[in-house]
Amino acid sequence: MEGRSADIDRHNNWGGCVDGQANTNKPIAPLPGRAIRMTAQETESLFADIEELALEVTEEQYKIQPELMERYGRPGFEKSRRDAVYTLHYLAESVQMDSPSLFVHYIGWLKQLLAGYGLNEKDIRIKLELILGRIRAAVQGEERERAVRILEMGILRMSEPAEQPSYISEEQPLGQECRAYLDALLRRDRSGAYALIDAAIASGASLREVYRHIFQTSQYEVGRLWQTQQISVADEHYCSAVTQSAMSRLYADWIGLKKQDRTGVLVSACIGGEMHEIGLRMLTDVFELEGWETHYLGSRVDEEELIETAAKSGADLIALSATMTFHVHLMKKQIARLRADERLAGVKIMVGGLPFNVDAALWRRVGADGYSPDADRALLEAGRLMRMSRSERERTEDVGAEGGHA
Ligand code: B12
Repeated sequence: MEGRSADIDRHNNWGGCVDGQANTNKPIAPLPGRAIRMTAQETESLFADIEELALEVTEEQYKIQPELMERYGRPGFEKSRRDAVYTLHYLAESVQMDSPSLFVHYIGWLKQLLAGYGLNEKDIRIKLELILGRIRAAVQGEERERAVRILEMGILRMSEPAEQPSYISEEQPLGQECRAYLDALLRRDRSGAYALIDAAIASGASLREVYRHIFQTSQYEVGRLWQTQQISVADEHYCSAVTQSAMSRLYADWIGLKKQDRTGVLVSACIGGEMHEIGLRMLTDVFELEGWETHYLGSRVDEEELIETAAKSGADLIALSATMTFHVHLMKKQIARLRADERLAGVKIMVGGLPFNVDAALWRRVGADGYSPDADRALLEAGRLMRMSRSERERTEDVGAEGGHA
């Protein structure tokens, strides 16, 4: 699966163009054409050509529902094909990681996204069943069985509700402040938003509380509002930009303050073409606040540069972040490369981001030492990993000492 494109990031076709009036009673047989190329030995090729598979499946869907072309024309076909590409990448990642929840979560998300466009779930179901037909027609093998099972679970998920309630609640700590902050952002009132943060801090909220309960929660809510068509992409960009500036604005209060003994050295980076960097930046800030020396590399970091930075900075811990599920296999690859470098022997690796929050066992499958769902809990996890490192070092020293004595 290494061969499949990792860079599907640049398009913007969520919600494509699907027809809410589709007739799902029509039987969907496996497609007659080319079955997916796969042999028992060569399971990697199940998703070898996602672009082509997406095209074939979309063409077949348009044959079953010719009204789609009448209604949406060629641009609609192209959007629908791109959506199929995304779906196949999520499926591929789910199969490769043996993590049905990644795909099932994606289907729930897709269903809600399309509902925001006023589209009906039946059309996604037709697409999924066409993909299922293709995969069933592939040569038998463990990976095919897994793909079939995961797709069937995804199809079942389609019939369940998908509404995501608001992330902001007055009952949560700083809930009212978070609501007021987001309202200010959506009014494009940046100064008002800054003033609300200052007021929260003046009334005793810690920086960590502001990060978690105002910045993080409002960003999650921004995502939900975008997904359900309640705000535009421009609104989302504005909110994210102001929140980043609000974080930077607070640096004057704490960056460079004299620290207690250094806790450790952290190097942090996003994986592959991952563009979601705010969560990792928050995590890095929280570590720095707690006395860590931090090296935040942000998004789109070259693999080699990451390894070099970790080696030269004397990293104790590397934090890797992925938000888009189709970056998870790159995470696994990057971790294997870090492990292969002798200079990094003993350095602990922690992972996090949306897919790891969806499947709490995924961190082990990418070969990490630990995971945490948020910055605060990441500090505790880092403490555990540092204790583990210390006892590993002590064991090695004991063995060395015994060897010397002998
Ligand atoms: C802002 C944003 C963007 C910005 C990012 C800007 C930036 N500079 O970071 C831009 C516009 C680039 C963007 C692009 C896209 N986005 Co976007 N985005 C968001 C949004 C609204 C907020 C992200 C954020 O700031 N979250 C706040 C931080 C604090 O939370 P966090 O990332 O979860 O981080 C915390 C924990 O996860 C954890 N953590 C994170 N990393 C690590 C690492 C370690 C080691 C540990 C221990 C813990 C840890 O600690 C963090 C702090 O507590 C989210 C909504 C959401 N729910 O997150 C959507 C969201 C993530 N985006 C989404 C989508 C679909 C996209 C696009 C595909 C849209 C498109 N059509 O182009 C692209 C993909 C780009 C890419 N290749 O990466 C979807 C993903 C859905 C899914 N099922 O996968 C979301 C969920 C929106 C939604 N509700 O639909 N996005």
